[in-house]
Amino acid sequence: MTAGRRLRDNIAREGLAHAMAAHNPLSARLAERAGFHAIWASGFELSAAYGVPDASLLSMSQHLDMTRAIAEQVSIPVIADIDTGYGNAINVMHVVGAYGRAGVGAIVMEDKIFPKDTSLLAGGRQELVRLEEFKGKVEAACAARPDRDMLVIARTEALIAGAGMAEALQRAHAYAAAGADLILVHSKQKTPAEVLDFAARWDGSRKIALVPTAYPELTEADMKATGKIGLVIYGNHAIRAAVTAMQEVFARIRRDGGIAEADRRIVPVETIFELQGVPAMKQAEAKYLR
Ligand code: SPV
Ligand code: MG
Repeated sequence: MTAGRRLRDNIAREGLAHAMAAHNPLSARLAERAGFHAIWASGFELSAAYGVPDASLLSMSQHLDMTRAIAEQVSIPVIADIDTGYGNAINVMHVVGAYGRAGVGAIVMEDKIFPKDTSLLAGGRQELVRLEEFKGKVEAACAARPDRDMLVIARTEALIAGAGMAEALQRAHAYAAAGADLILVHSKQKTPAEVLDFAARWDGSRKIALVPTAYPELTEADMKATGKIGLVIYGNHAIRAAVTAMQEVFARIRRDGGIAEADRRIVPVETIFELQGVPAMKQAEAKYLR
């Protein structure tokens, strides 16, 4: 079954699919084992992992290489964050083909101008592309996907850009008409009121996707209850969890002048061996090394 088919089935069967962000195959594997339906190959997380702002600074190939490496190491679908599509509709065709061949089940493309700034940054540059231009990019993405199951998720940043609810709805309708399979509506409001208002006004012709970073109290049960939200993306919890854990352990080692106490607080090396697939390698050694 294709990755896109699996994601479509998750949404149809569960009502709501959940995706966890990852910035490398190891974090993706942990998300898979925790039970998430899908992996979000997040531009924000990968940018942070490289130590740079999420502002169109990484190249497409940097993100594509990591996304491919993730897709190779998990069996759940990968949803690729392709930002603004790295250019115009022609660039989008090239990009969507490449991500599709890398094995992703879905791409998310946002209606901002390249180079973009990250959405949740206070005072960030948030400029929308013309609606017609983005419709062309959505149509191009749909035409270029290497298999029909791959989902094209159109993301409107109208609320992030302060363009208002009417603009967000108009864009969502236009992107659905252009062939988008889901509409991601992003919001940086500290409560879910804005996205719930959007959901209430939305005609439901396509399921909505949310990234609830800014309004974390909205639960999956609340989302399901709307009957209109089909996908939740936890956008940055892998990198934030990693930073929390590293800060704590690094500080402990400096405080203690040694690793004895820190050692009790972190997984043993054997856990990493297992996550790396060492047991499978040992089996292959026994079988083939002669
Ligand atoms: C990402 O994780 O890269 C996203 C979500 O696009 S956000 O950072 O909230 O824009
Ligand atoms: Mg992103």
